[in-house]
Amino acid sequence: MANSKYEYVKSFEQPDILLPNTWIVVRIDGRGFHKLSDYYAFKKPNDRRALDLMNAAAVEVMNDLPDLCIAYGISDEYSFVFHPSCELFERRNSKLVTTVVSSFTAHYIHQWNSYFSSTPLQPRYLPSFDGRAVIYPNTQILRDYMSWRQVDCHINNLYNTTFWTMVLQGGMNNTDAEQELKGTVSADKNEILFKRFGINYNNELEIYKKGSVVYRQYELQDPNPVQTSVDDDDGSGASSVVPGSKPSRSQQDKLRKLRRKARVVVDHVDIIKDEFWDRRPWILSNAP
Ligand code: DGT
Ligand code: MG
Ligand code: MG
Ligand code: MG
Ligand code: MG
Repeated sequence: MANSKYEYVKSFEQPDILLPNTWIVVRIDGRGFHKLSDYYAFKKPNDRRALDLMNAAAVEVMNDLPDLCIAYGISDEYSFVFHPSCELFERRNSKLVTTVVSSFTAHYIHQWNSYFSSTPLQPRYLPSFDGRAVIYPNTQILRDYMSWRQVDCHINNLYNTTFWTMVLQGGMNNTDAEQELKGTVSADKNEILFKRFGINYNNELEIYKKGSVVYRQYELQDPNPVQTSVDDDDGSGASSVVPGSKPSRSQQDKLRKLRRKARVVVDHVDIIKDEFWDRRPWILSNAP
């Protein structure tokens, strides 16, 4: 292409490459979903249709982007995790974030009718999402990030379940319920639910208590998987890339092919303890 006198404007574009050899988490979050959930009459405290739709969109994002290792969703948010060895879009921050957020939004809107058939989307009130990328320098901190989100899920769900039970079944007004719950700990909320309403919080659905984990399940788990590297610097069992070395292009292509073939599953399980990760070592090792 011929140079023009206008080409110099390109120099205004700033590089935004994310640090190499770090975990990348792209977290998306529904914009103004407090109002949107009222507008489309989401059930309180949890609307199964809304969560299933979030999960369906997340599965499609995982299918669109084989580089993703795992995703975790609660409420109107989803965290998508790229491995430290990921080289997608040369690790450009804005390309990664905008691709995830627009792919998610497209699928969310596309599948809306399958989950909310009686409440069609109104063009004047369309769902949209924001997104950001955060990098984490090692597997322990990535795991702590995931644990943080799952603890948040538990705390919010216990609060919301108790609050809405007091209001919807107990006939309290919002202000009184909020006042009574101020300063209470988990045990107090469990007791309110059990003593006043005969509800055992443990029997609530796992999807509400644990959130949703989305990952790849391989039909035939290869006992000797393709390794992108062999070191395990943080003792987590997960290999990260040898500093300065990148998986070759053919290695990356091979990984992508295997990943595309894998089945993406949605689970509602504990991801704080080691068991989930120990049983599925390929998630953190990036080696199907
Ligand atoms: P933002 O993210 O700053 O644009 O503002 P919001 O309004 O999206 O607030 P956020 O993301 O902190 O909280 C999520 C809101 O979405 C929260 O007000 C409750 C609502 N929401 C999410 N899932 C459900 C659901 O299943 N049922 C109901 N009723 N509401 C939900
Ligand atoms: Mg927010
Ligand atoms: Mg939101
Ligand atoms: Mg949110
Ligand atoms: Mg283009």
